[in-house]
Amino acid sequence: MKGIFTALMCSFDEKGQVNEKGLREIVRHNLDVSKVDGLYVNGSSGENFLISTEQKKQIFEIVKDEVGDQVKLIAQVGSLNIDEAVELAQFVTDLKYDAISAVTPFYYKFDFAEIKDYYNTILENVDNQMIIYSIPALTGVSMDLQQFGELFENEKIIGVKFTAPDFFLLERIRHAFPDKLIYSGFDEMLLSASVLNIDGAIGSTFNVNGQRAKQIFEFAQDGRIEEAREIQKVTNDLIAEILENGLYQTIKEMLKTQGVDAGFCRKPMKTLQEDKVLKAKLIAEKYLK
Ligand code: HMN
Repeated sequence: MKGIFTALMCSFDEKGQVNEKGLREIVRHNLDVSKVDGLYVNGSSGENFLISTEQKKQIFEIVKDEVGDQVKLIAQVGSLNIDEAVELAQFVTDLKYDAISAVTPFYYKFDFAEIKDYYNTILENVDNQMIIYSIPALTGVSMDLQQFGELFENEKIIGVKFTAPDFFLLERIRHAFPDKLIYSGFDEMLLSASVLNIDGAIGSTFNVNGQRAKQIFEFAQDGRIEEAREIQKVTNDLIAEILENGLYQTIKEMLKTQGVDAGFCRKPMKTLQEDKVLKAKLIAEKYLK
């Protein structure tokens, strides 16, 4: 379960329906060109919080069918509707996903006891292992070292996807829980997290920049920091341009230049205007081989 996992994008058609052919092509691009170690399915980058339960299931099925046992698969099943989270956790477990992950419950200000109960409830209902998805900037939910420790007491919770720029907390978690898996979630901070001995990373930009992410992670593990820093620099030039142009839309346009039918984003995400589509093509020309 270690290594570079792409937070998989999904191809949608103009009406917002899943474009199966396009989704399969995105998967293939990640496996055959980027050669990542695994896929994180239906996370933020998969526009998970904008789609129906049926669409989530459809995506889980298509991805598993395309991947088979080629790489590890983590299914993000978190939902404010805990019945949906349980239903999806069972669904992907039957499909033989290697692990589940669930975003911390958000919107309402849940206290820690409620958050803990959410994870334990999902896990009581499924025979699978869980990776906590912590992304405070989007959820407003921050947890401290002791709270992570309390969640980790459940042996089925095997790790955390840590998407926060708090390297003090990241180091403390690493030190306190050497046996749990830590995945870094900010691609622009991959090297900084890697030197703290994380187990892997999960990111959206790996859909187009997976090869460089693998190099950064592997060089850092080998102590080849100068080389890793060079690649992180190019990576961050790329990420800065992507963020300025529109994150998910730009990644999709870049994929299209690689012959991948990456489709559209779901509303309320906007469709890029012509100037930004052109800009995305220029970014692809500059950074993709
Ligand atoms: C997911 O759930 O899809 C991703 O794992 C989320 C991931 O942490 C990304 N965060 C967001 O998209 C909010 C990052 O890869 C991020 O896109 C990247 O670091 C650029 O800021």
